[in-house]
Amino acid sequence: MRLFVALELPPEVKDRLASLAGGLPGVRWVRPENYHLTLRFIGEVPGHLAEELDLALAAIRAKPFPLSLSGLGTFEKGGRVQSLHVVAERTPGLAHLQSKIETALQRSGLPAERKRFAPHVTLARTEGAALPKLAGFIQAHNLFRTEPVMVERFVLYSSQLGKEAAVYTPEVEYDLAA
Ligand code: 3AM
Repeated sequence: MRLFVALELPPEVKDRLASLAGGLPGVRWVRPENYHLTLRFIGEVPGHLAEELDLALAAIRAKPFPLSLSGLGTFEKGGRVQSLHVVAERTPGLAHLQSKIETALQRSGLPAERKRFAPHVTLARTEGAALPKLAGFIQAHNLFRTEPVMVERFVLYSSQLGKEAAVYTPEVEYDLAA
């Protein structure tokens, strides 16, 4: 199974994000049903390890926390802009949950994540976009903000890569409790 841990987003936030999509030739917009905030990409794991990871995630104790999205950004690789995202505020509640997840997964045998956690919601894959247009789009939407929403759970998703778009299926939900 190809797995990742993420936050789902409430419909009102997805609607706001979906309202940003459009007006950029050459980009592939993420489908609104696929919007999520990745806490940890796990990748392909055998079934027995998936069960261990599930147990470790289920043992995490963390409190609900507010989540706000604020501003736009891009990720680059090899001098190309790969994706466009909305930035999530790196609040103590979010950082705490992400660090607990990282620790739990490492204890269960996953290698450490080397990249620093940069919370975001991907809006589009942008390999085919013209850079000036992309820069203009980011400028035009730089004041994008969402009202804080309470995060009450996190989710283990499976991901099936498809030709057009990946299919993400919530496999297990883990509740946060005060
Ligand atoms: O949450 P976003 O959209 O930024 O790009 C994939 C997606 O990121 C990323 O995991 C999220 C859920 O699929 N992803 C895919 N392969 C990856 C890899 N090998 C990866 N992240 C890190 N390493």
